[in-house]
Amino acid sequence: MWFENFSDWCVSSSCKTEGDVSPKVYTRFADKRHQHSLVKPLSESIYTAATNIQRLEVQGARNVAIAAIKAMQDLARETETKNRQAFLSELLEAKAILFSSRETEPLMRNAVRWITNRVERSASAKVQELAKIVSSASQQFLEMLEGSKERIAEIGARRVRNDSVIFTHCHSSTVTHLLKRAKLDGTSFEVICTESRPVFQGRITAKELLDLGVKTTLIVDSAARFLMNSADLVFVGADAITSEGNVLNKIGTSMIALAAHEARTPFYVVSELLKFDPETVYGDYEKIEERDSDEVWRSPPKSLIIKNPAFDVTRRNFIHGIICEEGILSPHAVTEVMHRKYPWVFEQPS
Ligand code: RUB
Repeated sequence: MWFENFSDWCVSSSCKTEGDVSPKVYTRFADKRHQHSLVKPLSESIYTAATNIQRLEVQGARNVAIAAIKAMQDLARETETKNRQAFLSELLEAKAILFSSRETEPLMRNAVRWITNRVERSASAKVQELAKIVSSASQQFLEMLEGSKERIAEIGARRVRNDSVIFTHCHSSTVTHLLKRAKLDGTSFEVICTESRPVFQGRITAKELLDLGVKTTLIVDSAARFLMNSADLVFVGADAITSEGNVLNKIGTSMIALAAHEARTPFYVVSELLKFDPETVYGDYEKIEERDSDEVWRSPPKSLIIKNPAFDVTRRNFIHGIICEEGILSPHAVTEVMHRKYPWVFEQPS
């Protein structure tokens, strides 16, 4: 089904009105539409995925990347383009829309680039063949992600000792998978998790851990230092890893790292290496997404300034190790390992 414009699509999809979508995202998507003056829009899945990602209906870097990859697969299945050039333009438009859904998501960007680069490299003029390349490259990336998740869990679970207390922040599917693995290995441990204001992703973590039968304590974020004395280890996820080995994760992570440092509690980042952002090698700073203020206070007094950054940067000095598919790495070693394991990431960073 085709829509004349984004607002028609909005009305017929899960959004009730244009206003349901963040104005920032709406403008970005609508601008793209006008820029390419498309009569027929892209696969609806691209807009749905981008909106779900922006609204946190899909959250966590890994899930965001998976949603974007699946939307690219849908696009390849549904495309009605007739020639190579039109198909490539469609892919580029999808890429721009997905990239603009959340700024601090290099895993998603690496995944989408992996797919589009493979298509660009093919000399084929046939849309059907190019669409097949999108499907197979998407599948390969999903398999890489799955393999890394299992390997990380296997390695990280060995760090969980019997009767230990693990501290975590926000909701990282990579961390909870590691903890599941430790539990299946027969290790007994308990977890302290923060609620993770303003949108409480810590509750997702708490529910998942309770479902696994893990003794779980939820705390307000500001109790992190107080409770750090009771923890043996900190595990947090990552949204981005920079060329200097610094890590971006949910806002509050860097404070938790400082608290862990002061309490001498080992602080580990649990992450796929593909969250590495190649643009940081060339001098760019990883952008930190600023989210709507109504996540913090829906009806604040007029003239009140509200800041709502989604992520912060934890300096490598406070990170004991990055638990990744290549083992437990010093943050200093990340760029080198990336060059060895995923050289393609450096090929076309834009
Ligand atoms: C989630 C968050 C997670 C990382 C890692 O933030 O910061 O720790 O994304 O998650 P948000 P994963 O809820 O704003 O997306 O290990 O699942 O990739």
